[in-house]
Amino acid sequence: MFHKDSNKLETMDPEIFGIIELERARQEDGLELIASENYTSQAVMQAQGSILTNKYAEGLPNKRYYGGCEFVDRAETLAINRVNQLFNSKFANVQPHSGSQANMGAYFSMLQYGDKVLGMNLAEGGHLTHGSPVNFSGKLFKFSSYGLNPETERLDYDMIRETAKRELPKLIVAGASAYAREIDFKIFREIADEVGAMLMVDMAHIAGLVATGLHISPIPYAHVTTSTTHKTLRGPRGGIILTNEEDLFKKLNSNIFPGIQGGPLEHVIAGKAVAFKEALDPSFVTYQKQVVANSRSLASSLLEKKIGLVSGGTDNHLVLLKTDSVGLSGKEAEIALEHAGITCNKNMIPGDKRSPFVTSGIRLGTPAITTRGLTEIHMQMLANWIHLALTNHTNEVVLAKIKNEVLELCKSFPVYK
Ligand code: DSN
Repeated sequence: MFHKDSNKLETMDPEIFGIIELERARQEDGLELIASENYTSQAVMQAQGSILTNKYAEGLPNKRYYGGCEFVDRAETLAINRVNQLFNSKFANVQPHSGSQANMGAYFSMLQYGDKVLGMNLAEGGHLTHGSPVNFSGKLFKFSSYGLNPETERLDYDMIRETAKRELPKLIVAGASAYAREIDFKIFREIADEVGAMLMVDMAHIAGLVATGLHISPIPYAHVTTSTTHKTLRGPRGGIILTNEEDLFKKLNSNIFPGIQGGPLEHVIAGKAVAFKEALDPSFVTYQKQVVANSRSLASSLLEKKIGLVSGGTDNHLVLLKTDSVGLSGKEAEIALEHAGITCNKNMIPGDKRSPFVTSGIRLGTPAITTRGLTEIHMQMLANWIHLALTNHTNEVVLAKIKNEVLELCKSFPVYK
């Protein structure tokens, strides 16, 4: 028997219910500019919050270690087929609980402990799992890194080629968490072939753009592509791995389970299936085009206000703002914007002299505000608010006034009606 109130969170656990309601209000009433966040649909959350959470299903569809898997098999097969259709890939594993576990499964399928890998420097836009010494990737493998050209603040493929020739890695990792320009996966593959390395692409940030043809796809070039499902792709929190190579696919499957995970989260996998269906709909192309249009518009409005941007602009869903250009650290800027109802994260910028806890930049992304319906006209308002907040970063009266105006805009564009 359940506790008498177990079917109602509100009465069973008012504390957690209350916290969720506070978070709901926070998400509705502020502008969410964290580039890796988005608002997933009610349909995705309904699948993710379903009774599928009760089921153990170690293994793969139709090859499980438990009975009673006929229905989760169908859901997982739908997720696999839909994601392959979305990215034009041959094979997919939709079980990674996160992007980090997708990357771990991929590394374990292509590398032995201590092998050499070349990835993008975290301080210049890479990701923790691309070789940071505090992450499993940097502890288990010998990572070297490439960064940006200091002049252009963009990837410099000649420099990457030189580094690859010097380091002779077994694997090259392409993909970034804070890079506003298109990444040329074709050149990355050429470099990998030249030095006899494999290529892995972590497309977590740009997956929605890739799915809709707004960014070059890594699938034809990478031996393995990993992604999260909750950033521009707008699904539930989780990971995926894609490949066109059958032998690698077998290794990827066994490295995810039993290698690094136990029972797959079938409720999350069902949520992924729903998100992939949404992403296959033509309206998703319209959404992603607006994400990029908003990002470009925000970038040009900020530049008009003499605010510095890394690489001078953007090709994708994010903008890296140099807070030094308004005399602030990234930390001060993040706090000021938070007081003004705008959420973002401090971020290292190329050549940053400050620590990752302070930084000289902030990262701004448009996926979430585009989901709530904002367009270019609002980007001008947003740039004005950002400029005003950063140039009055300790003036609580100004920040509170902006927060009120932000709230008014948010009320006109509710996320979950
Ligand atoms: N934490 C994510 C991001 O913000 O980019 C990457 O995992």
